[in-house]
Amino acid sequence: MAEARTASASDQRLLEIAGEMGITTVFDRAASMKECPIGSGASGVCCKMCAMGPCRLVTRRGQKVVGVCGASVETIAARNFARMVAGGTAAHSDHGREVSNVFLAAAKGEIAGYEIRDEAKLRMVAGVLGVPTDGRSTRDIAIAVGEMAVGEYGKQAGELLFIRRAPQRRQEIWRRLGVVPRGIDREVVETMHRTTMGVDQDYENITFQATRTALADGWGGSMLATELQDILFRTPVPVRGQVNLGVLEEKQVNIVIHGHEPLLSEMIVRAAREPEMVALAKSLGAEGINISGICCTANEVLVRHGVPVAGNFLQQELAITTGAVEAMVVDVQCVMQGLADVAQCFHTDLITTSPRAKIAGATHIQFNEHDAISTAREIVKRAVGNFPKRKGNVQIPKEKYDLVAGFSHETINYMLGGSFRASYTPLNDNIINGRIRGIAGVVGCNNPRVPHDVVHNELVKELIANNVLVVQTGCAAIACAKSGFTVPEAARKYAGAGLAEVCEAVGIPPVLHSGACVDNSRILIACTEMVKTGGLGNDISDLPVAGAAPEWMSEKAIAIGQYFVASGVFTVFGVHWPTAASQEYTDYLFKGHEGLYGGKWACEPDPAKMAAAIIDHIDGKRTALGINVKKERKLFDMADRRELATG
Ligand code: BF8
Repeated sequence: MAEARTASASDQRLLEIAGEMGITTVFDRAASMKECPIGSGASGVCCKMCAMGPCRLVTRRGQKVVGVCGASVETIAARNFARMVAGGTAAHSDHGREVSNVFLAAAKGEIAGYEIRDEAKLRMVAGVLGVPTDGRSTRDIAIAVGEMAVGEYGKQAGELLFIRRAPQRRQEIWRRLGVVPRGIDREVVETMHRTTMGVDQDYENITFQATRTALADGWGGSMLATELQDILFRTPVPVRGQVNLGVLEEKQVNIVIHGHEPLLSEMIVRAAREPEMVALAKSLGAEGINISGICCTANEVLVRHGVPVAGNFLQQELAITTGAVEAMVVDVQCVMQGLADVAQCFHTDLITTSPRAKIAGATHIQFNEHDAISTAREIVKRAVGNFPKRKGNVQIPKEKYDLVAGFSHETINYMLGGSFRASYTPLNDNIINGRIRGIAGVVGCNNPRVPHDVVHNELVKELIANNVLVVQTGCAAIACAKSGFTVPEAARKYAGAGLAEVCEAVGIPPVLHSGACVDNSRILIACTEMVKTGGLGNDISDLPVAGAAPEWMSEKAIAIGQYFVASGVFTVFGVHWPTAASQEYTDYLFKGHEGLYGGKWACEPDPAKMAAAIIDHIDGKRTALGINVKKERKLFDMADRRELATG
């Protein structure tokens, strides 16, 4: 059942063990449940917005097919697409809201355990938000920032404040098209309204609102999550760590933290290091307490603490199958219900912690942010108490790999520019002189419809061999870390000569792990810094950059893709394309968007072809910039610099 479903031999062995134990995993379910060709867009679209349907619109050559209400294939494809954007935006932004609320409460001194750890970043964010800082205490600035952040969710009019971080020309495009988000919640609600039965039935108009919603994610909810987490928990700097299920420790209590919001997981990491907890573990026969992560929670605690990563999305059930996990602690997003059934076959406690995300059969210990460390201690104690209940069938893979993570845009600035002249100038110079051909953000999920991690790895290998610097987040970053691409030594081994030369000079890997999926907002800021630094055009759409989500599965990926496209980035997805049943609507996203935003979508499941499309796009941008000849440089004149400085 599981043959060739994963790049990893150790995962393959665990799948076989699961099979022998009668445990069903996501790989088995994907094999037994065929994709619905209507739902996947492969041969039609489905509308279930009302009880006159569901209407399955299977396009027949020469025959106009419409729903019972008369809705066209294009309208239905656009509605479904917009609702995916709304779902993804809601997820990232509800995460950002939780962080904003805790941030404000911490700033006011209303909750213990959280404090302002990165004052420089606080002042930078205050500057962007227009919060005065001169002569004010850290507390006052933090309260003002927190209030403005919380206000961004319920704002009814005006513009989201982080929009002003984008290049001036990008802001002008958004204003001209009427897609500047007003308030984060408002855009999600309006998209849900406009896509319900009998409202917006013009696919272009629906998609403008989808774009406004997506921008409310990338330049709103996700960006707020990233920036406020950095202030509370520290802006990441490069940190060494390890990845794969081999990070589980046979002789220690293993607590796997999984989900997305770092508010509780930060506290669990802290609680597990307390001497009383370690002593408790030792009193029960364990050598200590080992915390590791799955999915984006893993990335959050990796980039700030070097906490090992057990695995990415498709490894969550396999982690429990090792028999070595005392507790898997989950919060929100990308947590499979199937975990509950797998946990029942072992001594593992599956612990849900968010009132927004309970699972039948799991233990619920509600996270109380007003006494977060107590919640964390209760969870750690429970896990420790589970250690003696192990059933003796522990099968931890030996394989684990070194990685370096924590490449925030501030770090890239510092590492490439140096402490005395931190800037993006050296990066831009190396792109202009051709050592670095361009930059690709390779992000997103795993999907059992394609071999686990294989598409990520083949795409990234091809890109770095062709001197494309790769920046990663989410499960994509974990996939490539397992392949050894995220250590500095990978430059010599895998990168083309120009990219390797730059990486070795600076001491960075050719693939930069930048964090969790909300941290795609770091990539937006890095692109903006490249524009503002000069020499590579006047807008993000001029840059030789591209984005990809080769194994996407989540609505969140569609929201991310749409905000990258609307920010001017060519973005390629793998697996399959959800609007494929409507050629006209798909053309609008794949071609029509370029005329609107300078960015566009594409879908290409084959990693070699995906790499070729990205490299072609990058070369096209280099030609347009006049830098597609090694060493030839289009100088950025003072008039251009002055114009950008006003941006
Ligand atoms: O937000 S990459 S599978 S874990 S959705 Fe989920 Fe996809 Fe992983 Fe993080 Ni992002």
